[in-house]
Amino acid sequence: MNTTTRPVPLHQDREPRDFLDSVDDFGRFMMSYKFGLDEVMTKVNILREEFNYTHSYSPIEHVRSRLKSADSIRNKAIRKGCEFTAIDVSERISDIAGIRITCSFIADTYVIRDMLARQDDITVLEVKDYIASPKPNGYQSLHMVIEIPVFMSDRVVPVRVEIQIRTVAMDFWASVEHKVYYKYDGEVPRELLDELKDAAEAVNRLDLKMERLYDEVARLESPRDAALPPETAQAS
Ligand code: 0O2
Repeated sequence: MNTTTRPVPLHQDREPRDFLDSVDDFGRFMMSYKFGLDEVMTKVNILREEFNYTHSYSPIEHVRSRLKSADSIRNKAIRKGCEFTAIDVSERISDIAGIRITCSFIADTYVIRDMLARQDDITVLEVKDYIASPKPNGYQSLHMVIEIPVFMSDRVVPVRVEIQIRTVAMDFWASVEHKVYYKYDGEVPRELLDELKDAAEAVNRLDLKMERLYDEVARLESPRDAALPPETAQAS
């Protein structure tokens, strides 16, 4: 029978602090995250295909997934004051496995969140709604940390996956902001920060406008209202 364990399949006889440097240990550690990512990607692709098949409309525009690199895990661990042990890293860093879903409209982001959260094998650990409450710099996105069981040959590993859901316009802003931040190594000049903030407000206005336009057309033709649950079809 399977037993449930944390994603820490390390050799107990090795020094745990070295695990990010050990190709073997790190590879074993990341394996369960890869499988967790695969499972959630399958769920997202099922939703996407089912919507396309049954409604000729999908709330999902693009999906990307990534596993954090050892360097990126190390940097985040340093930022959070977390030990480089597999246990600490798996408990303190929630986005080792990450999926980013982009949608056309704000209401769609909540539709996707709810569809995933309703699934029996998904446990929602945390939701951060930076759409309802954007970050001070203007960043908008809906973040959800979930846990999903991965069935290995001899055990069940609960794996955390961070899902970021946002509109195409929010994604464009985030990717530009990320590049600016990276280029200035975090020391972005005040005028640029102000411009980014203005741009984030413009993104929000554009999102709301596009959603209103789409809803007007939908009221005439009703494909989207028919495709989505009534409460979300009117959510904008
Ligand atoms: P990377 O390189 O994308 O992986 P937590 O993850 O909860 O422990 P945090 O930072 O409080 O720590 O979580 P939060 O706010 O949910 O942010 C997690 C991820 O969201 C970040 O991961 C970014 O991908 C994205 N994000 C958050 N804030 C911003 C922002 O202001 N601008 C942009 N462009 N992206 C943002 P990482 O690990 O920081 O980076």
